[in-house]
Amino acid sequence: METKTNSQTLSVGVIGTGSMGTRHALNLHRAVGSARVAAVYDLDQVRARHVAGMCGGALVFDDPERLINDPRVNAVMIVSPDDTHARLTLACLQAGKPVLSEKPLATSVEDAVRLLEAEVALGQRLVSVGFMRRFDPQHVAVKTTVTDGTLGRPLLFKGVHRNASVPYGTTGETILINSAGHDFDSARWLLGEEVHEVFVRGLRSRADLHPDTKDLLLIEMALTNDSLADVEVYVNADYGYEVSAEVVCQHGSAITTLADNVLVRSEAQRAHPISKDWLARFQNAYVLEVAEWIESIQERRPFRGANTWDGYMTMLITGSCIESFHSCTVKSLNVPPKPALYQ
Ligand code: ISE
Repeated sequence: METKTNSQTLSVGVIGTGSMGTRHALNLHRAVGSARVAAVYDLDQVRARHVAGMCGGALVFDDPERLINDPRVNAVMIVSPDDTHARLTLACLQAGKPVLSEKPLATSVEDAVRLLEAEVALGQRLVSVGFMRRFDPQHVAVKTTVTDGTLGRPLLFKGVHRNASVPYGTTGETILINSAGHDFDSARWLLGEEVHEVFVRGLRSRADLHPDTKDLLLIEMALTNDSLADVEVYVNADYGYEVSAEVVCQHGSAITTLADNVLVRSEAQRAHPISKDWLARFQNAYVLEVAEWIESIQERRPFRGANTWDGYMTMLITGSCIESFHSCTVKSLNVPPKPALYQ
């Protein structure tokens, strides 16, 4: 049953209905009055039908490209596995439809270049990338503080990124592509500079992990305007999910505060609860992100979050980090000039 339809309502197709895709579909369905989930696709058709039902009876597709090209779909969210993002985003560009791709935009530098070139050739910004921290109120407060200039020039980004656990055998490359990409984006966004050099070192945190696993990574980056970044990504932290971002400036520093707003006093302790995963920690950010994306399409203006250039730069940094991780050497990036489309 359709719940919200009028001539202004944007019909969105959601590709991928795993936990993240379901969350995006429900956020769109429940929190964005001017759009509706019109279509869904998932390789698991039972799961797709279930989510379609929860979203008021969306159409269920058995092929993602058919969903993208269907005239009843105005815009697309890509929330399928990481290695499908680039191909499906390119299909959206070819169909001339706005697309919000979950991060990473691509899983290889070559694919990221292809997307950047395709969008530049089109001369129109259709691609948005789901770096949701840019909408998280705590991160936005740090950004606002740093950009208002009272703390002086930003010098150093310090990031902490901890997952409770990841599947056995998760590789350093996967951690760099799937998790650390957020921190690369945060460093660039909060410092307002581009990364030009990286160095990565890792360790295995416990003997019962796969022998080749390195699940705690330390990443150092040099950015333009003589600024630096240092990031810990630890994906088997066990106790919960936590992200923090600090920017050290010439006359002070700004750091994200506790996101879980309650202080609990119990059993002779004062404690703040910690989220179990990113879906809980960043729920507000996901809603703000999808609402802004819809508004940007309806107002025919660029999305205020990350664009193809940001997705491309993240993959360029990730590629150099993978090389550094394997060779244990410092890697320099070859950053091309930013195309006028993204200025
Ligand atoms: C996951 O895919 C996310 O996007 C989360 O935000 C991130 O913190 C986590 O490490 C990733 O695995």
